[in-house]
Amino acid sequence: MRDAAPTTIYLKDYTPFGFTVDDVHLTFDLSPNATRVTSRITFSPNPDAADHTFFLHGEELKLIRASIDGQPVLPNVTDKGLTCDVPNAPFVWEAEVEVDPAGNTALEGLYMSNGMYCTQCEAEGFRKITYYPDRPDVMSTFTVRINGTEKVMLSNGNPTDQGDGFAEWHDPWPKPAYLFALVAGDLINHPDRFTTKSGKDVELNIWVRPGDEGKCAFGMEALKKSMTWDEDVYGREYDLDVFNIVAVDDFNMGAMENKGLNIFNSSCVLASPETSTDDNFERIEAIIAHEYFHNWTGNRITCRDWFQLCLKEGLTVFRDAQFTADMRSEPVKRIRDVIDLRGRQFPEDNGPLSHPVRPESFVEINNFYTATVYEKGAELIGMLKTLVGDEAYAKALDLYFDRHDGDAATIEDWLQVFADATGRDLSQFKRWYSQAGTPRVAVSEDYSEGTYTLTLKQSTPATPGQDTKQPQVIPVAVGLLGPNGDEVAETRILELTEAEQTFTFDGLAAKPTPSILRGFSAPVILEHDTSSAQRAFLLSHDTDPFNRWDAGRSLARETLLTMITDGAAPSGAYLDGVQAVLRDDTLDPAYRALMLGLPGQSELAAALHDGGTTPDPQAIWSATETLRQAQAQHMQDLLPRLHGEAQVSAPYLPDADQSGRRALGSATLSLITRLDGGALAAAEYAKADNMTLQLSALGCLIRAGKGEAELQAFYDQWKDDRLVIDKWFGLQVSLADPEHTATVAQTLTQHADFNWKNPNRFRAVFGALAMNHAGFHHASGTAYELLAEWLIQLDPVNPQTTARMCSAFQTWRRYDEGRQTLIGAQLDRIAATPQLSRDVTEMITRIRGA
Ligand code: 0A1
Ligand code: ZN
Repeated sequence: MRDAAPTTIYLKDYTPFGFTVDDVHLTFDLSPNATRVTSRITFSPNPDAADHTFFLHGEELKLIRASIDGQPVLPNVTDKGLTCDVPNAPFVWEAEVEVDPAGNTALEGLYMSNGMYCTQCEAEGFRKITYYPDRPDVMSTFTVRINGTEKVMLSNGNPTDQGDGFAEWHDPWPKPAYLFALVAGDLINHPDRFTTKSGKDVELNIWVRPGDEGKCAFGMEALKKSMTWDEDVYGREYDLDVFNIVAVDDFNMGAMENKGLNIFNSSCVLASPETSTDDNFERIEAIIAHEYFHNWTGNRITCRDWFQLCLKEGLTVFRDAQFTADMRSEPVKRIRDVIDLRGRQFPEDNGPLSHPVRPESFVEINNFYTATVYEKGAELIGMLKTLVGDEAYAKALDLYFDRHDGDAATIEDWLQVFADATGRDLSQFKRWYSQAGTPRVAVSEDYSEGTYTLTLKQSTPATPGQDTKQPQVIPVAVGLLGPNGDEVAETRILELTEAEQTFTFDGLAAKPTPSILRGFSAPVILEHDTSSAQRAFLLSHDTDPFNRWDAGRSLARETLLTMITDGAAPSGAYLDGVQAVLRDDTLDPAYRALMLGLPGQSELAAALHDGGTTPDPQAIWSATETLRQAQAQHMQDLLPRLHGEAQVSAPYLPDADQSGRRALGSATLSLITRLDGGALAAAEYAKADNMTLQLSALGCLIRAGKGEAELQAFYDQWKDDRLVIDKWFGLQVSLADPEHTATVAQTLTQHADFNWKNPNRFRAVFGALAMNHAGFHHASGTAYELLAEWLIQLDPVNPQTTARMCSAFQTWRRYDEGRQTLIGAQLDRIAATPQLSRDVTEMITRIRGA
């Protein structure tokens, strides 16, 4: 519920807590509406702190009793926590509180999902479980006893005892409260074991609801691969006797790295070929790795305060990306990550929600689990590695683990490790953590008498609260190609540190074609006025797979933009260039499938806006359709062959090879559908024996305006599988044509299976609505209205998920006055809702303030 005056928390105000916690004992007496939590905590005055006020966070708790050193006390309790007079010496605090897990729909703290107890404590959920200094720099060992009738009762660390109606756990590793977890329910496990490099035997379990046990094998393999990889690549071993993963249906995010007891949104762990797509498999593998990698980057070394969130998240995303690149294909992973960065992080960084990778203030920390903190945060690690080199990176990481194991660390600590390991001054690099906005790098070139000169100019637009920006260190990877396509200068890292800088390359017999920002070496927007002939040249010759793909991408962007603004016809250079790449069967099918992709419609809207044109979503949609149709016609002779080559006859495996072929099969089927009206797609749908093929054929049919029967058949086949039904909901909205998108979404909300309190189901419909660019931005404004109405309905139930979905409106200032008025009205309507949560209030205020 809304605070009287929501307070803003500032990084600059950090002070340590007045007490240290020596150990924590918790006893849970489980009961759906009245769980008792008894805590026994040893506190000592913190010699490093100036303020010794004894304040414990606590929200939505019923305090039954409290005592200090065995003597009852009456603390001063507010809706935020309590204060109490305490001795100026170590003491034992005991409290008993009552909580209502079954009534907890916000899914933060202790709650119930399908009759199972579970917890979510990051960032500040522990305060809804008991009174505690709920801040990441307060670390302690935890001993937990769970009294209940559930078959399985889990907490962090190692099991120490269990019997009829109880289970005890002890976690020997000091941890902040946000890593606490408890799960209790009638669960089934998929067990396995792992022996670490040093010979420690670890029990592994994936716990699921009965009926889901057949969907655990892939996740378990991913876990074992992650454990091996972290030993091989980072020298990090697992440090407990047990590693438990639990799948939960009601979860606000993807998964959570609680020490020894990871809790996963079931969509991010359960997998089978019949019910999961190749993309699901890849994502599950990556998320399992991500949560596992947190054991070192996040848990053993945690964050001093929530402003340092990128310390664990940027690094862990970077590590999981390295893992996926190693398990699958490096260029394909990089391209997919950049598509995602441009699609999600760039709009955030270039709009009203823009914030630094390390924010300096927040109202609600849950609103800062963003693409900027995670994905741009990971890009910063990648740049650091590029700048110092692989060997120095490895050395710095070893030093980081040695020096900070057991610490709650900061970005300053992190950068100091690099400075000490490499002797480099990283003060300018640090600006990447404090300056928001996507830097633009403008390129100009010159060639005379064997010398090629590249001039790079950087600038970063103003962002909320930051009008002027200082130059950042930008590693720009550049290679040069000669006129015949040979590489005449290998990749070199240019370090752009000034606002404008010139770099020269000597000894060139002819004017080269530059390949700039290879591997996407920095999260910037490159502004380079090149001819389409030059881009086409790079598309056919670049030796850097990322830039080769990006040349195709920028050709596509350019042709779409001129189609939109000048009514031009699709560019032959683009159509021919892509076709030539597609013909090259020495190239990985996954890579070729990516070549067939087009820039997203929202990305085109951003490019138009950047160039001074107000984007018309309908015109963008039409141009995209026209280009797709042109592509299909242009490649009509090649498509059947490509589609045939992409077929997989071997038994289904979700590996890089097979999924790459299926991706090409799906991309070509979608183009073929534009030529045959859906005949091939219908045939493929009928014989599909895995979800990837089934969904791709169904998608083609829906896009072709057919597939009604298949959609019904799909529902009938999968109505008992909630994760597949999420796809069924999402697909219809994301593929609806712009005229009908809002109606399709509205109709689906009336469906008996639309359980709007389940975040996955809510997101299936409304996430898809927000992503359907032309449908969401239909001039009538009905989609805006529908979304606002449902956000208002969801907010009192689940503010966190509501707040995340508000970002659908973040780009509103790009559009014409009519749309801005319509969106503005919906933002006002949300803002005017009585009792609006702090989460949503902050989001709407920031978005509206643009
Ligand atoms: N730390 C998790 C993400 C996460 C964050 C917040 C949550 O609840 C508010 C839940 C999960 C990760 O990075 O995977
Ligand atoms: Zn994470």
